[in-house]
Amino acid sequence: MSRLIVISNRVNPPAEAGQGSAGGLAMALAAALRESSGVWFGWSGETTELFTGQLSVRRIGGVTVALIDLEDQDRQEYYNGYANKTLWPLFHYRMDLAAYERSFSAGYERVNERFAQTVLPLIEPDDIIWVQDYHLLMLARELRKRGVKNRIGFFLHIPWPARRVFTTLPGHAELAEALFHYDLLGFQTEDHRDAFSDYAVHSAGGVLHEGGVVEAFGRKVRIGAFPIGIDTPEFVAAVQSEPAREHFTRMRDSLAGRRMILGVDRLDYSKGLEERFLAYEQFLADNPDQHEKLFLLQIATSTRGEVEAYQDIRAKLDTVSGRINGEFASVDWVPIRYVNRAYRRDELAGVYRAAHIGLVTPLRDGMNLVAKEYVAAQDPADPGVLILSEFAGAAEQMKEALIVNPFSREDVAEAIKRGLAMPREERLRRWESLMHGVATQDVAAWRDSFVEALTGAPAEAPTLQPV
Ligand code: ADQ
Repeated sequence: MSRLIVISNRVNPPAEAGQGSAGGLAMALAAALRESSGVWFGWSGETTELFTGQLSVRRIGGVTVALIDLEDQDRQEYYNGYANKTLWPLFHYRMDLAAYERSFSAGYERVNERFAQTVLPLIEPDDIIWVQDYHLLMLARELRKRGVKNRIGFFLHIPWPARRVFTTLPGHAELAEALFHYDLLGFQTEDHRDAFSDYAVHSAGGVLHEGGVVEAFGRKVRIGAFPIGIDTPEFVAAVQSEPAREHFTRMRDSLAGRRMILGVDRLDYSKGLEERFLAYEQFLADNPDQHEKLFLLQIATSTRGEVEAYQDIRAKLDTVSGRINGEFASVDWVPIRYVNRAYRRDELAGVYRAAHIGLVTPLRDGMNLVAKEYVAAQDPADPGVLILSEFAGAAEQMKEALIVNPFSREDVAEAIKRGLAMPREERLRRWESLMHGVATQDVAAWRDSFVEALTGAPAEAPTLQPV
């Protein structure tokens, strides 16, 4: 078995094997790294005055972790800048929020070079290298420049946007060309995969060959859809845990016979939180008989607070939730409970189970794991209803959810009404089918299928013979 090297912006293996609070992705990668005696490489999150390239290697939860510090300028230009002010909004179709500054793209390139330079001494000839996400699109190119011939795969956790959107990025061709230095590109959905090949064929003069191989910029790369899942056995166990039961009981007691609609998200403009609040307002306006009989619990943890757009969305949500509560609340009923703190995974599992409706309405999302966690947390004898945006990657798999257009308040308001009225047999039928998918297409299956495809991919993709 080849040794696996995982490279991502941040590195977060669970401190203890089997610890439930780390999240499925970290657990799944850590397990594969342990098994192959691999290395997880990335940024420590710390900054120093001058970049030294000094590696700090340690063992965390049985995994070898290698970390580097970056400079503050790197944090500003690469992380806050190109990654989170340029690529994130653009890839989520928010061209209005995308900032294009040359210092950002220069910083991004510089940090990709720094990653390549620093990880180089760790790479042995038979290692398989797996790069994660939009922070490191250029990494394979930088590694190849330095003579690395190993198989290198890349997985994009966020959407790959439609061609016309991607081409608004200044320097898009250079960025796309860099991706052709990988052996395998993994996307969350067939739609994202097809958007990439559409760009390669129609904007870069490339060709799509049989078997999911795209040729452009004089190189070939394999592409595929590898929808990520959750650690389903771990999450199902978390639901049975004491903290989950406590939270479940506490929530159900506090409902006082009312029904709960639940949203759980990072506080991000891509998650459609304002639109969700407005759709719920529409529901309240259309259904006065439902007042005081239900409420919306929205848990939204703040992230990326250094980026202005995140400060703006936070302020906006405070205003909108406050306005709706002011308009509809009575002395003993608040229609929206809006909470900004983070929950432990086991506590969250209990909250999910207590909710009658899981409301997952991102405007764009690579996958959306909350939808899958909500399903995994349900009581098999009396499951809740999942309402899911058609623009979440998860919608490609979770067809038995109530699929909605999150841009339409009426659409979402109607789905809430339908979900609340849904008979138990229909809830059961839909949930069983959804749970089957969540159980079989879990994070271990995602990891294994990607690694298998990468291992099967021809070593060193560049400069292949013409077909
Ligand atoms: P995210 O945008 O972070 O991930 P998502 O897939 O929904 O989105 O994952 C969020 C995770 O954070 C879930 O596990 C959820 O339980 C947890 N979480 C959210 N709010 C929380 C809170 N208040 N307290 C505790 N936990 C909370 C990116 C992409 C997604 C893609 C994932 C994985 O944007 O589209 O699904 O990567 O590839």
